[in-house]
Amino acid sequence: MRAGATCSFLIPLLGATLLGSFCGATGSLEDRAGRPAPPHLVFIMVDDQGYGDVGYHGSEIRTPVLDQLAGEGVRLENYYVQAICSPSRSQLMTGRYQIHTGLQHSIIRPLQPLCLPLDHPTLPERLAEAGYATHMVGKWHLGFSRRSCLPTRRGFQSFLGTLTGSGDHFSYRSCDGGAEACGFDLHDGERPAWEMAGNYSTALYVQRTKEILRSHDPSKPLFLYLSLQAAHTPLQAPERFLHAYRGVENPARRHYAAMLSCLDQGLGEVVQELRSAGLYHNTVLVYSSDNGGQPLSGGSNWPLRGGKGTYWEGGVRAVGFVHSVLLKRKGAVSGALIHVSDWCPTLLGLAGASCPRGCHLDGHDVWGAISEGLPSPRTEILFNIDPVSKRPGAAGQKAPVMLHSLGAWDTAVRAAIRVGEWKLLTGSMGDGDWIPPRRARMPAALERWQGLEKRRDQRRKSIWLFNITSDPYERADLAEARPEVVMLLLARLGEYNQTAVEPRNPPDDPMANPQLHGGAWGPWLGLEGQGGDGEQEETRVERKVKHCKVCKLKALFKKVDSRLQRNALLF
Ligand SMILES: *[C@@H]1O[C@H](CO)[C@@H](O)[C@H](O)[C@H]1NC(C)=O
Ligand SMILES: *[C@@H]1O[C@H](CO)[C@@H](O)[C@H](O)[C@H]1NC(C)=O
Ligand SMILES: *[C@@H]1O[C@H](CO)[C@@H](O)[C@H](O)[C@H]1NC(C)=O
Ligand SMILES: [Ca+2]
Repeated sequence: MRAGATCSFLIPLLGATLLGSFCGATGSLEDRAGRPAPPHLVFIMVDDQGYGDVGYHGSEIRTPVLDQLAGEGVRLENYYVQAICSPSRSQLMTGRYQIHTGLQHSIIRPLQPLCLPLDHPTLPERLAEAGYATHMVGKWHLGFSRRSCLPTRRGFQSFLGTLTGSGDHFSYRSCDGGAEACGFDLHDGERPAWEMAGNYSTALYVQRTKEILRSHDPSKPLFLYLSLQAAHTPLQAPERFLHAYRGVENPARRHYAAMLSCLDQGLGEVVQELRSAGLYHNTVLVYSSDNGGQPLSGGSNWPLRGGKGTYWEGGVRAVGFVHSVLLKRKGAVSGALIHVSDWCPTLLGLAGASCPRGCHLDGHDVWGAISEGLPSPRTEILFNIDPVSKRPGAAGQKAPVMLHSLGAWDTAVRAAIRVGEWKLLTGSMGDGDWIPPRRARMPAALERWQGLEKRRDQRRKSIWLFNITSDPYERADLAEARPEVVMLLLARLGEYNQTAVEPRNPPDDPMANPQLHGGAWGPWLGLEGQGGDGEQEETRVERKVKHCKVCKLKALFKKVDSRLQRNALLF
């Protein structure tokens, strides 16, 4: 693993391109009626930070800045996100559940001709309409097959970051399908930022963020989306932070911890810059992880069950807090039920931007719950209904002994819902073990939880029911004891299912390969000479590709060609 760069954020900047991309047209938003100016909104998304990976949850990972910001603000302790990257980000950007955007299944992979659907207005688009300056720094992971999918076309006036999900933190090389297709992924606006390669992602993003804050006119409201790729794999951190964890024997945990400590220090600098730029007193800062930690990659959700990629609490119950002078209640811990889809309406509410007619959001405005401790308007969360993820081998079989097939609802389908205190899971749920941080010696009393899920799984269960309030660690399955509750929640899933759109999971498009586009990931459809840039065009192109064997062959030849070229380069 590489290191070397420091996390001291001394990267020279950039001024010209950045200033050039500011939209100066709307001018300042001085409120003529004398109402207080709308607050600046800073949303910090962190990648794969587990529930147990923050100082204030008792982690051995040191996060003094996060601890202080959360301690002075409102800690969200009944806060949920989605189990993986793209879904959480799609809900943050639109306030809509995945069943309403067609993104029910998995992440958006780089080779897929798929992006956040263009007919859903995004949070930055709406904030820009309300007069906000909108800037994004960091990981997008919401598709880029067409120019119209790029962050700069989805409401952000400037963008520095990556389009894919898990590139190298220093070289920005990113691959899909193992080493099937690889290319450079760091973009400034809409061009590859080759010259910035070599800078550690967290340092680079913090540096750009500070530059944005420094040059921002405080009289104009600002929306800044800082989306760090720390602490996602590849596990890489500057040497200095690794040194601080030299006592941690598990190398994955050591690197992961160093990544979070580096991030923690970087956010300290961001807050310092908010203060010196005169923005702090009128800023609402939201901090959120995008999904649970991955125990195989250094993360820990202990004492919650399961991890990233599952709908067990360890996959979806997230680290989150709000820090702001504007909070009516500070230093509080909130037990209000809050979900990542709530940020879109909540931030729009703070901005004084109303939801246009005909806009039905799945999120709720939860500001009153956070700031004043009012009851949360949210009483349930649909985590997902993923008809693509069927329990393997379930189709066409006779219904197994358990509650496997219940009339209208096919319990082989992967779904999860929370209604009040209850949580129901169906289908194939993935690893549901309780995994203590890998550094710690496991007390004997905890050993009995290890492997328990695997032992239980042999019973081929496909329905679980928990009272999360009394049993946040999901140890006591009540599905058999409370069949009437199971039926109630299944019926609720059925109601949601009636509003679902078809999942959109196009096959990989070999034409996306960066080797065909100068070595960098970027839009490959609807470019010049290929016709329009609309959705209809996409369908037409897809259909054409599907039914044109010659095209397929051509694409295959190109792919093989490029592989040969690449191999020639490498060996
Ligand atoms: C970091 O980025 C700057 C431009 O912002 C560039 O001059 C420098 O060479 C980059 N690389 C390293 C290793 O610092
Ligand atoms: C959800 O609705 C679709 C379309 O009506 C239906 O085909 C499917 O079986 C339903 N899903 C489940 C799990 O019942
Ligand atoms: C869930 O557990 C809590 C805490 O023990 C209890 O107060 C509540 O009644 C339970 N909920 C239901 C619906 O049984
Ligand atoms: Ca993630």
